[in-house]
Amino acid sequence: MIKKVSTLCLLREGERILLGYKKRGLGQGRWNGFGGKVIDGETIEQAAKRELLEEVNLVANSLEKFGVINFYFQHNDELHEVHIYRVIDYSGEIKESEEMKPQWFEIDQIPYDQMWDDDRVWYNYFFAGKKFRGEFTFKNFDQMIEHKIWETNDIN
Ligand code: 6OG
Repeated sequence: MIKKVSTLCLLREGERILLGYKKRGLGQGRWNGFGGKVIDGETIEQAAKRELLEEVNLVANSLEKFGVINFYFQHNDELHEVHIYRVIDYSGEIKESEEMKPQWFEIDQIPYDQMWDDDRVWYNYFFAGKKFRGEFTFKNFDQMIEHKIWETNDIN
């Protein structure tokens, strides 16, 4: 099994959330938070900050870790360990990149139909301010066949 570690940052301000429409790579054509693979030599938090800057031009001054999800893709035997952060404080101006087209959404208008299936499950924890771990299995990239999620502070 191949294991990959990556990051995902969500930026919430009051009753709205910033998502990006992914233009290329894994998750292309879906709305998601900002993030990507951790590179050798950087910490997971450094990777989260680097990806936020590359994808939407924001400098994260403060991040809070919210969860860790293991995504298992059956069809290619890959495990993606994704570390999820909330951006608490940032500077810079939101800007579209080659990878992401950013847009604010009201929390009751999140486009779940154009997102990964797991998001409907764990976003509830995020919005409730609960830290969590999860395990999700996909049959193909578009079919979630199993999931488990539980509240825990053990996310480091
Ligand atoms: P690159 O590998 O293209 O970044 N990611 C997922 N995000 C959600 N919400 N659900 C999933 O369900 C995901 N699988 C991967 C991690 C891929 C980005 O997509 C995230 C990274 O932020 C299966 O650099």
